[in-house]
Amino acid sequence: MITLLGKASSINVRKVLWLCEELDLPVAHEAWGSGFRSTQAPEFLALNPNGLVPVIRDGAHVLWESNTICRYLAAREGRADLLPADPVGRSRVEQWMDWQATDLNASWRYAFMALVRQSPAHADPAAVADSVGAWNRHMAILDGQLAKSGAYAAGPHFTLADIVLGLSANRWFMTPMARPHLAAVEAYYERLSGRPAFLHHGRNGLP
Ligand SMILES: N[C@@H](CCC(=O)N[C@@H](CS)C(=O)NCC(=O)O)C(=O)O
Repeated sequence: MITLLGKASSINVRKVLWLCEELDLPVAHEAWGSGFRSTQAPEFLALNPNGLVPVIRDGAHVLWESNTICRYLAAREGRADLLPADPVGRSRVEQWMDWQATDLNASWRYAFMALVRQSPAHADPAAVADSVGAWNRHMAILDGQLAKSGAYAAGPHFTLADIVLGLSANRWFMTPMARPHLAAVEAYYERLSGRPAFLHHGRNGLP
């Protein structure tokens, strides 16, 4: 059985939990990360020298980086619906996954740390306003894509891109801040809410 190391409150761990439920894949889950077992423990650093969750262990295969883990598990289970085999379809999914992990995530970090985590190190109002603005601009890009596709991030079907972006949308809706009305993102959030695994691991009351 696959072992997943990482606390269930982490957005990156929740990607793996949501995907495992979609895949019907049993997982032995251990809570690691701040508030739980320390990722600075030597036995954790031996698995991931970055000291970050999630990490999975699949037999002798140890893997970190949440989006890579998602791609690995979908491929392992032969789920071409979630991660297409053809280069064009696959690149559409990967484009949105990489955008989530880089540009989108970079935009919200300061605002989230200030407004949700209430971190004293993120108390500069101008930096919060900049981050909120950048976050809303990135979500408007997603809104444009969803308006075009009419359904999901990479096209008409649910894919891995929607697992990572669905969690991002949940965080955007759950953070107490001014948000523009983005009709396609709102409809997407409701569409994803038809999936029990999203309700368990995404829209479950946690930002
Ligand atoms: N790029 C990494 C980022 C992982 C990451 O930032 N994890 C955070 C939780 S969301 C973490 O481990 N923080 C340290 C801790 O909780 O102890 C991924 O996507 O897996």
